[in-house]
Amino acid sequence: MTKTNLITGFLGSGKTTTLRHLLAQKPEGEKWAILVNEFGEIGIDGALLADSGAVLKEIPGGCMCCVNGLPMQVGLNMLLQQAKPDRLLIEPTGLGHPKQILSLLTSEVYHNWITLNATLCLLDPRQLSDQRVIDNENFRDQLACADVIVANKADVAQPQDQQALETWYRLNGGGRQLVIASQGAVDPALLDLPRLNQAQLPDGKHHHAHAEKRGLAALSLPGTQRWRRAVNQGDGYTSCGWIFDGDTQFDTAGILDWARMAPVDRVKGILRIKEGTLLINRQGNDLHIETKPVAPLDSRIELITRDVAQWNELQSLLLKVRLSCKD
Ligand SMILES: Nc1nc2c(ncn2[C@@H]2O[C@H](COP(=O)(O)OP(=O)(O)OP(=O)(O)O)[C@@H](O)[C@H]2O)c(=O)[nH]1
Ligand SMILES: [Mg+2]
Repeated sequence: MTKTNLITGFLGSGKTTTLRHLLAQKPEGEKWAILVNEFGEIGIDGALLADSGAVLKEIPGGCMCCVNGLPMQVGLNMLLQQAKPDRLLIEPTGLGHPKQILSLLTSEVYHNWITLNATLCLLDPRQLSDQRVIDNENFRDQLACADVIVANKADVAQPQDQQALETWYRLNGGGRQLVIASQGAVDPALLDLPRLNQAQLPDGKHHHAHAEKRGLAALSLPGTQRWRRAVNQGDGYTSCGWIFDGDTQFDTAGILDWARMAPVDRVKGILRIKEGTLLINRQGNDLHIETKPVAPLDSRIELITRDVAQWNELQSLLLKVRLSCKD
């Protein structure tokens, strides 16, 4: 039996950061697996988790509950049967609805494979003051389905955010454990808590309009193509991602300016620069960057927005901050 947890939370709340923290504490000799599903077509969270010592399976392009959950089921079955992990942590998209995933994981098929433990839901308390976020059905349902609420980003929470969190918890906490954290630094013992909350959520009302062609195909660049872009849409959000071949390098200052200025809610990227790898992770105005000496095999960058974005204009600017390119 694989001990399994869902790590949910709205866009940019700190799910991947929490996974990285938990993986860093994996006991030696245990085999852990990660299933990560992103809204965008160009998988980036997988790259952020790649050297974490866990078996990794990515399902980019939409949310697991869509397309009848099939890509999710295939990915999950492969992980369980081939890797036979002691523990499995699942990060669904921040724009997804957890109910369908929970019903899949609790279905008969997985009874002999999975012990479903507590669902941890990451919450950036600042999001409680963003009307468009609190009106979002997925945001509310993720919190309703959680067994443990992790109020992350305590380091940047202002007194009004703490107040908003207290009010929210008083009205919605329902006796569930509330953990305050920074950088997703939670106690791994939380993973062994049982799943208690069986919130009955309404079905349906969850219709995505994804592009026809999506999924794993977006991960590769066919033939001699230098780059390609992929767009995804659903639940009022749009993502646009680009993947560049291994010969393309970016000007560090140029790409950072581009990522900072893009008028979108979310930017995630893993890019080849002269010095190696540049990791970019922006939520709203918070920009987090990291560099690593070893260059990635290709470059990927993804933008997500709930407003209309001028993808072609952003793309022209992005193409200009490449260092070496022949096209
Ligand atoms: N200041 C601060 N930043 C944080 C904290 N935790 C995460 N971040 C930053 O918040 C951004 C989003 O973090 P992620 O872990 O990628 O969030 P996520 O929930 O996985 O995002 P999606 O998968 O896109 O929904 C990154 O820039 C992180 O560095 C925290 O406790 N404090
Ligand atoms: Mg993530």
